[in-house]
Amino acid sequence: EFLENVVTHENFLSGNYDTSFIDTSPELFVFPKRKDRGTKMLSYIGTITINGFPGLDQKKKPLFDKPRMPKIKYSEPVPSGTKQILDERGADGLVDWVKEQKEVLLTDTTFRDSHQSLLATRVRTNDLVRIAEPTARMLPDLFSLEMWGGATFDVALRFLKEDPWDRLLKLREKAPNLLFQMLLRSSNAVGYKNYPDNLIKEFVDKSAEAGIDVFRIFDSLNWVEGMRLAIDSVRSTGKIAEASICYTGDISDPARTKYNLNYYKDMARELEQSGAHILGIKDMAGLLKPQSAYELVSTLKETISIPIHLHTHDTSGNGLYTYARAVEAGVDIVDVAISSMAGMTSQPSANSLYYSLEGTERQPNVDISAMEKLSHYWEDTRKYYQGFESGMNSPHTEIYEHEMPGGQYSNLQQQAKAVGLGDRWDEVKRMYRRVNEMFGDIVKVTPSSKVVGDMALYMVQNDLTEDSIYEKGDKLDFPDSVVEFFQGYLGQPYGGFPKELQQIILKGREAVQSRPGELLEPVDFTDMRETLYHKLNRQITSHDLISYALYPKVYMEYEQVKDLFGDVSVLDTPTFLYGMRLGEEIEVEIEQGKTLIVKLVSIGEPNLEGKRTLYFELNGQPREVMIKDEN
Ligand code: 3PY
Ligand code: ZN
Repeated sequence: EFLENVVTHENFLSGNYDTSFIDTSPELFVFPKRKDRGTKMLSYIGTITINGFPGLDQKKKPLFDKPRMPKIKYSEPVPSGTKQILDERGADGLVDWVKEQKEVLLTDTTFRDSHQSLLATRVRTNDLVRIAEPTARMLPDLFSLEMWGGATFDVALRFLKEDPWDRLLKLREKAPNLLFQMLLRSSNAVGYKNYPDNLIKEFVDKSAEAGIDVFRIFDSLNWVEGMRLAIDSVRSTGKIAEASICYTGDISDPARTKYNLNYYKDMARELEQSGAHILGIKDMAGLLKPQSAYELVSTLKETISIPIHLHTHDTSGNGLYTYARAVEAGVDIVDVAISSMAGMTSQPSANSLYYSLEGTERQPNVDISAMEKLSHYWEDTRKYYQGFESGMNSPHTEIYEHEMPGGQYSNLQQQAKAVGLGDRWDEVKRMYRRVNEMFGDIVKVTPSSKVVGDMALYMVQNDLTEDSIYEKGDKLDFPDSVVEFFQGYLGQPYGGFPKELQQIILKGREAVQSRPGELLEPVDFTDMRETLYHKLNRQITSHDLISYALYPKVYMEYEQVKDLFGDVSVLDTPTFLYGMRLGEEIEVEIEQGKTLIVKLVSIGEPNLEGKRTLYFELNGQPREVMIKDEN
């Protein structure tokens, strides 16, 4: 009752005082639970054991080896790193430090883009937290650890049923010495559409407070107008704004004049003037060829004075050569992944880059034996997620043709299968390129890449060509994402929209020229807190509030699952994805120092309603749960 009075007080609801302690003190909200946690957990394990995990074909739990862990002396202090430099010298001090280093600096993307691009973003907090402290202790010389943002936020809630903020807070605790880096889609935050300005600002503030140090900010159309708010918001937190150019086209191809060297020079200058601490070159599809990397980086080095951070994907197999040339041209930082999580649609291998630069003064200053040990951990852990592998197992140079981002490839392939186009995948890829041309050659990265993908699927599915779109477009119902794109809801593409096509697609609907975030009604956080409080009947943290504001439906579904099964993030990954084998015994640490021992004893035959009884032992006591067999 007392708590009810506090949270319904108008001061509390208006949020006009500092409530940040709420986010940092989760223990304030530990109340006795009505339903017992053990039963909820057994219901989850039972459900997965009987019906499998959504999206995984394999139902029978494979035997996995326990991931090899590096041996660490935990009693020794954690070596200091770039995080301490930022905390002591501030953002500008950190930038100066970067400029003083002669070695190329490394960002490790294993915790984010690498698994986003190889394993459909499915790596769980549990597997990240376990290796976070060894990583922090063994690789204190990293520039940063990319571990948040992009698709991780959505996937954590939607598929993994875990709280992305929890991941950030837990990792922060384990790696106090490394700069934490996230990918921020400007006005699209970590979503697929533009959000109101005050939500973007709140998201940046709270992310910085919870532990993000470097924000890689990009706009899916390279529209700098759409990036300013994010850059300003990050700057006002005292953290690092890494404003990024998305690399598209091919500067070495004289026929592709739209995105030429001058285009990138102008954009780099504009971003520097907008307050970027670091310039990111985000080569999201891996289109930057080695000689172009040399030309681009050396030209930008002459154009701007802030450090340059290069990101690529190794889809073509040319990633290391691209980095080697960029390093020669003076790039300051590059993105790599631990070797067993590198290559193909992921980033080039950190371990390989180390050896490839041997004998040069720019060889990265990292402990190669540490990277090999971390690679063993990831080699074993990756096996848990084998059902999410894209199936690409050799370099694909056709990336230079279709230009599909690393993170989109497996996704669109799944989407194609889902609409019955699995056997026409090559056609979809060719259509992706044709749609890009039809749209006027646009930057393709989340969410603009999704628009091109949706249109390509739509055209293949309905056997449409460019000509037929112009001929009978007025009778066609285009995908929502395509209509919204042509309405200007993702911002303005460079060179504008192709006018005739825009008219055909919009059918008289209005298109906006101004920044969509400006037109959107601000989020009323006070009102939303109250709504959510009544829906969930519990205290609402500002993290909950932001997750809900970004993804209302996904967030409520996540809450429902939590209500039904409790906190499933505590389960080990094989059990989370495959349930249990008959006779198997597992340990589950449900909170620090509190471990449950679970044994699956037997599974009954389905009753008349198709429900099976599963017999467990929970800490030695018999327990039963009934699960509907959906097979
Ligand atoms: C994302 O936005 O998630 C990306 O990784 C884009 O490349
Ligand atoms: Zn990427």
